Amino acid sequence: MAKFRFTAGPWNVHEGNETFGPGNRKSIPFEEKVAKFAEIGLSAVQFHDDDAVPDLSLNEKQTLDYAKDVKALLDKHGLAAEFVAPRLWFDYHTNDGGFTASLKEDREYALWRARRSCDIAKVLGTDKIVLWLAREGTLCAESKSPVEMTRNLIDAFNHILTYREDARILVEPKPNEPIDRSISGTAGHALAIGAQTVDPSRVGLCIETAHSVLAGLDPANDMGFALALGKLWSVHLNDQNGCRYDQDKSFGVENLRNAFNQVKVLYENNYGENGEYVGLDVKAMRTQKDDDCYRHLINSKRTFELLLEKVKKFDYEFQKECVRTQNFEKLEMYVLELLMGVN
Ligand code: 3MF
Ligand code: MG
Repeated sequence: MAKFRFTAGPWNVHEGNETFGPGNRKSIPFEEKVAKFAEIGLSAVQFHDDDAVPDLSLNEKQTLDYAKDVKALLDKHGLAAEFVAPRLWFDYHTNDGGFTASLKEDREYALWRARRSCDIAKVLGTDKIVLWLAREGTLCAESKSPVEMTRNLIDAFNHILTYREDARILVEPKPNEPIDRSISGTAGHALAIGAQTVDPSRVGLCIETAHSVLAGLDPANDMGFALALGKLWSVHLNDQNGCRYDQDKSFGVENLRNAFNQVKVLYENNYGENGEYVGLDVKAMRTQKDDDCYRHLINSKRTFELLLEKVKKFDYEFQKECVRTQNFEKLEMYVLELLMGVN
């Protein structure tokens, strides 16, 4: 059994800014975050293209040279790079979408960011390109054609798959926010689009707890769906209090039973045996002070590890008997008692 290995991105240690207020913690330099990630036991770092190479005006050679320095920094701290994700939602060119933007020049900009992400990823030593399709959809339903948007996504995936022939795309589905109506909001959408590309074998998934909840779906089931198809190439564990703004709470703090079932499905299916990581896409509350601003990451990892112990204790004989007699009330209470430490 492979040991689970954890990752996070630099955005997971943030200043606390949100829509209704500015940040209130100090900014931490990238190198300090990396050192701390290693110290708290993470194995790799997740990147947006501009987390790795912030200056978008650098030419190709300068970009790659900068990325080499980032790789050296990771090596120094014994960390790998898990993936690179083009940040297709932060530039004025992506106000109206990335690959599905209305204007051709904006779609070309998104494709350039994707190619640049492929190049940076290569230098950092990873073949994984994550696509969180943040603005692929509409704010105004009549502004675009859903048919054209779907075709745009297939074309964009093909663009990436042919630009870098060893690259793998991990779609991170999310049904809304910042976009109102996503064109590809679930794991099923993502894989259906992947199936239409030049190489479906290189299109898989990064399933995030909160995104599944926002889609009204069960995160463990989404993970299981992807595992059954050999497509679960990353996870973003966190938690979410129902259907509201994306909260990125620490893993397990809202729904411990759901968290248990996520760990259970990963464990039962040997997640990680092909080098997949357990990503913690969590954010600290705004109230958290500077001196303990990695606590949410430490807590999420600890919750995962404690739940793993519970999973290992799970009595499959008892479960089988309950299923045989269709006594699900009994099975459910058993799970609650397991989680509450009664048995
Ligand atoms: C948004 C997210 C994103 C992605 C990240 C990598 C900023 O809901 O989850 O975090 O995880 O962009 O794809
Ligand atoms: Mg995420």
